[in-house]
Amino acid sequence: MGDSRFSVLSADFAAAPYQYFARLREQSPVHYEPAIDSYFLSRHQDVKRVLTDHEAFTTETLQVRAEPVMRGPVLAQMTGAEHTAKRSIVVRGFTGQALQDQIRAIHTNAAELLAPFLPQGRVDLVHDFGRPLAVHVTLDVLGLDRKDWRQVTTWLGGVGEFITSIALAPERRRHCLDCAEQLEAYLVPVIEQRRRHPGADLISTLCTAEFDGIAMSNRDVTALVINVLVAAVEPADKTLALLFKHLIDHPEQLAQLRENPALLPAAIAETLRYTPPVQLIPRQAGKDAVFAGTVVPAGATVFCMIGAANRDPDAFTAPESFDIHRPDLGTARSFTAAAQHLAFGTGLHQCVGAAFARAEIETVAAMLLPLLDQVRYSPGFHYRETGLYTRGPASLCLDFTPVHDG
Ligand code: 2IO
Repeated sequence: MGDSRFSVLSADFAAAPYQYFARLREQSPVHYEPAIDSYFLSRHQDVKRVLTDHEAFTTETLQVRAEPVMRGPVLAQMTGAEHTAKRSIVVRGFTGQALQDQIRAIHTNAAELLAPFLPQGRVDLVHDFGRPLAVHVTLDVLGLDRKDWRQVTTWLGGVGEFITSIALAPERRRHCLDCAEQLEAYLVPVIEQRRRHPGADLISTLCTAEFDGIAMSNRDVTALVINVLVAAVEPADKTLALLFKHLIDHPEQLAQLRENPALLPAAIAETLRYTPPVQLIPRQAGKDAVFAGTVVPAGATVFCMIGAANRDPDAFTAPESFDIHRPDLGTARSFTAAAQHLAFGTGLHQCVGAAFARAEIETVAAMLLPLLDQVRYSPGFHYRETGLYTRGPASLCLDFTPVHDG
C-alpha cells in the first residue's frame, strides 16, 4: 500500500476486501481516500479507540449520511441526556416481555416462510427466506401490516442504499429520497393512530414512553421506526447466510454443532467476528487526532473498518480461521458492550438491537439446522459477496434432504 494507486473504492477491493486487510493494518493503518476525503482505520485498537472516545469522535457525519432518509435524527446521532433517555426507551422495547413476544413472532414467521421449500429440498437462504423473514419479523415487532412487506422492502432498499453508499449519483440520490418520503408518508398516519390507541407493539411504546420527562415527537418516532426497520433488515439475512456458508465450508464444526446445539451462540458470534455484516462505521474527528504517527485532521470523516479490526492478530489468535471454539471469542460477552469483536460497534452507541439480533438468528438457526439435513450448495451455485458498507452473500442456494410431512 506503498502503492499509492490502491483504493478501498476499487473494483478489486470490492470483489475481495478480506485479502487486503492485513496489508492495510500493517502498511497503511490510516488509509486516506482523496476522492471522498475520508480516512479508513483498520487496526482493532484504533477502531476501538474511535468508537469509545465519543468526545473526540462524534456521530455528526450521520446528519448527511442518514438523516435525509431517516426523516429525522437517529439514536446514534444523539448525545447527553436526550440520548440516554431515548436509548433507554428503545432498549425497553427490545427486552423483557417485548423480546419474548418478538421471539414468538420470529418462530411463526420462520416456520411459515420455510414450509413451501421443505418438500422441494432447495432454498435460496437470502431471497427465499432470510430477507422476507427479516422484513416480516420487523413489521410484526413494529405492529405494521405484514401484507405490506413487498412495498416496505422496496422503500427500505432505497433508504439502505443511501446510508450504505460511499458515493451516490444524483439520480440514485433522488430515488433514495423518494423511497424515504413514501415510507414516511406510510408511517406517519400509523404513528398518529397509535398515539390515540396504543397497543403492545414497538411503535406504541415509542409514542407513549417517557424517560426522565423526555418523550418522543412524531419526527423522533418516524426516524426511530425507519432506523429500526433498516437496522433490523439490512444485516439480518446476511448474518444468517454467512453462518450457513461458514458451517458448510467447515463440515466438522457443523457436525459438532448438530451434536451439541449449545455451541450455537459461539457459532453466531464467530460468524459476526469473521464476517461482520456491517463493515464500516463512520465518525467525525472533533479535533486533530494522531494514529500510528499519522494526523487525522479536525472535521475529517473516519471510517472504522470492522472486518479488518475483527481479523487483527493483535486482538485474536489465528484471526483468519473460522473457529467456533476459539478461546478469545468470549461468547458470553459477544452480544454485549464488552464484546471483543466489533460487529455491533462498541461504546456509547453500541447496537441497541444486539440482544434482539442474537435471539432472531439463534431462534432461526436452531429451527433450520435439524430441518436442513445434508445441507450443501446447490449444483452449479456460484458464491459471491457484495457491498462495501454492509456486505453479505448475493444469494445462497442450498440443497438438503426434502422434508415431507404426514
Ligand atoms: C442506520 C448500517 C444498516 C444503525 C444507521 C444510520 C445507524 C446505525 C449501523 C447499523 C446498521 C445499518 N448504524 N444500524 O451501522 O442503526
